[in-house]
Amino acid sequence: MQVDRLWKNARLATMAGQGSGLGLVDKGLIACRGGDIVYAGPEAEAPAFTAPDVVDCAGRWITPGLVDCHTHIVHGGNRAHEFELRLAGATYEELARAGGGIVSTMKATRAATEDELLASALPRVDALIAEGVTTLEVKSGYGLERAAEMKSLKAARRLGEVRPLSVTTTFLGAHAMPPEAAGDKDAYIGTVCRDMLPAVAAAGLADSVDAFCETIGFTPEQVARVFEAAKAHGLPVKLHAEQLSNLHGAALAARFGAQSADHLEHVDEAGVAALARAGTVAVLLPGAFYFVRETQKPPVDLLRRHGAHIAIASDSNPGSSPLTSLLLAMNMAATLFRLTVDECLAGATREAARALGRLDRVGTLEAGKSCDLAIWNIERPAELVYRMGFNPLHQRVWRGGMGLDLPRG
Ligand code: DI6
Ligand code: FE
Repeated sequence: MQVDRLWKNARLATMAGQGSGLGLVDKGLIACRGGDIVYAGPEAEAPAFTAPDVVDCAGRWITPGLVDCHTHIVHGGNRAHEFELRLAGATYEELARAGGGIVSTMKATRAATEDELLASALPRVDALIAEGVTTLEVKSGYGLERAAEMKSLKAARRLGEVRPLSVTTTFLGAHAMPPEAAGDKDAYIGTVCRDMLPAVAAAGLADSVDAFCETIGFTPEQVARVFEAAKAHGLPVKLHAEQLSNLHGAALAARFGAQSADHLEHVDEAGVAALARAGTVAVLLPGAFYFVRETQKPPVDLLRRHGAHIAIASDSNPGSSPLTSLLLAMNMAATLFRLTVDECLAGATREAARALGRLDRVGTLEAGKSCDLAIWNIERPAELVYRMGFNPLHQRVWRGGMGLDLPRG
């Protein structure tokens, strides 16, 4: 069979199948045609392929391209000064209540043009790309009014035009209260549902809809209204749930068949059971846990016992997780939350793809999926989780293209 490119003499962690196994192949081959994988498995069992380009991997490891399934990477400004205030004793919640926090990023985001938002996000996105990320989720939620939310989502979409990267976008209008809403949360949610969300959906700017269910965010009843509106526009939902307290957002997300419930430090067993039953992915965000010095850990044992899907993401954002390394997020998930190496690797590939509703296209090395690969200079997969601040990526492949022959950029 004629294909475009072959990678041979590689060790594969295909991540295919269920559970925490890595789907290891010792002497593996990947064949790509038209940007898709047509074969990933043992060389010895492969059909006879011919290709104009054959890459000898010299025994290197190949994993699926990494998937960062939860970021707020498009935003104006930064919050380094609030970081200093927190070091002097202020808490994340106090700063938010005092009009800082998300609202201070809102002001900088509203003041920026779409081009400026794109330009300021690119160095952060490039840091993720340099570590093998090939699929990136980006949320809005720092505009908090229609035009600025749409501007942010357009900038997010453009990341996927100027970089060799698959981008999914999430509308997070219900992230925080804009000052002009004068504290009337029900009225603001009405604007989100009747004005912002329909416009975003009509423009095709969002692949899903998210909300922040929290005392400093929105109540479960208000989130349910957003979810109903999302369903009416045919958009899947996800939820920031149980980050700082337990408002039973996980159960709510499960009831709506959400793609994911994210954070979950304060989730209880009923919430975990509901997630597992619904197939809603539990997305753990150890960068935020670390950076706000949270002490309550997500109940990893309960998640395991109930068979919940567990993903890991950077939560890259200016306030609670100024993190642009998915490798470091994996290390933190292992060290802080006690996830296993296999869980961390699945969490940043297959399970992250599931959390985006993209498991049909990315997240594992299997025929029929996009040929998105990360090729590593490592001797065992644990090295991807074990090191801190070191990047062992040898090469990244997106839709079958590598290095300088990337289709765009
Ligand atoms: N939870 C978070 O950790 C981020 N958003 C959210 O709902 C933080 C956003 C920020 O502080 O800018
Ligand atoms: Fe977040």
